[in-house]
Amino acid sequence: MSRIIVHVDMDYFYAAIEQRDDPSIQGRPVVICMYSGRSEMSGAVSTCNYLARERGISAGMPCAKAKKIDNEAVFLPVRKEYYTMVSDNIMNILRPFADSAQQLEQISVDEAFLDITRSCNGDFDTALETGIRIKQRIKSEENLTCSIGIGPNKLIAKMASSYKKPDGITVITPEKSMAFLEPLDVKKLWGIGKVTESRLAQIGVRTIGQLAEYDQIRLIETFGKKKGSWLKRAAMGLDDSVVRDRGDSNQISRIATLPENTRNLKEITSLLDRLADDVINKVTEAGVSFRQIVFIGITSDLKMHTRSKILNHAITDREILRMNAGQMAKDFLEDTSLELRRVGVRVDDLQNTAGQLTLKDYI
Ligand code: DGT
Ligand code: CA
Ligand code: CA
Repeated sequence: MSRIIVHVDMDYFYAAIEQRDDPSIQGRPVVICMYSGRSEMSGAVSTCNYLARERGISAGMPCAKAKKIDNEAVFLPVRKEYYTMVSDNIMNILRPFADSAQQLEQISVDEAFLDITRSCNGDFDTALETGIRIKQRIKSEENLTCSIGIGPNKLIAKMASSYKKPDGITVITPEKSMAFLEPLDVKKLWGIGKVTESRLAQIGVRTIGQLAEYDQIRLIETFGKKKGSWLKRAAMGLDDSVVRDRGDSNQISRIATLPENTRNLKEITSLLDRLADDVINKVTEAGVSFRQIVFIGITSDLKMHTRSKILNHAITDREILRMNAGQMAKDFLEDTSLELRRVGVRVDDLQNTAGQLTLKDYI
């Protein structure tokens, strides 16, 4: 039975979040800038939506150049901390679709692999249905779109997700893998950099199909044993690497939108309590404790605010988390006259559970 691997890649992630949150910028080119701080427009474009891409703006371009291309586009600064929390939400949506919690592998802020072999019984038609359900869940819960690739391994799944973008879904069965790869430029092979691409061009290899047919001994002579053999196998669509949770995140968070913008503490704490419960469930699953509690509030002007508290000991306690998040929300409301739109709870500074204390240790 073939493995079935899904790769999920969020569409124009940072720009999509900004335009989701602010309906007034929808339908306009949106450009997210990493400002260097030196002068008003110095810095580079982090990403932009597809409307901006159609006009010729692209990631990595100087912001000043993007501004010259389209002065009417919406330019916004990167809000990395917020995007990371939305990313955590997405990963929480994805995790139950994987065969086990450990078979979800996040590879960047907006991309993950899932192994769904068992739950689909190795059937690619069932996998397509799962892919469609994943897209629906992300759309209904986060109001964001993604592109999905499904294949017999990570390499094919990753390349399939970029085949149709945005909002695409592409299934490549083992039988179709070679036909899918053959015509593509070698630079599209996942893992190939600029240097390898130009060295391959020097030996006359431009497509993945040509690379797959190239003599392995000569590839090893040119690139060394490890890289040479990898190139040959990858070009043939072969990849045995497993999907596994890297587990290196040092925080767990949940963020959600209030039913309506509000300053009503009761409504706010009732949502915060639910988020705190979700966070504690994840904490328990991961077998960790935490030393820092963070409250996140996004006000009606879409600005994000955080309040945090460092504890004396690492804990795993639900009540302490709820109590502190609620208190921080209350304190925050005293500092602002605005209504809250979204709230979140995050625990930081995670440690292995040994040596934990619970509420009982405090009373
Ligand atoms: P896509 O996937 O082509 O629809 O568009 P994105 O924007 O999701 O592009 P992707 O997947 O390459 O990157 C995900 C996010 O990471 C993107 O929204 C912004 C950020 N990012 C990507 N490239 C850069 C970069 O060169 N600099 C900075 N600061 N951020 C970047
Ligand atoms: Ca993306
Ligand atoms: Ca990405």
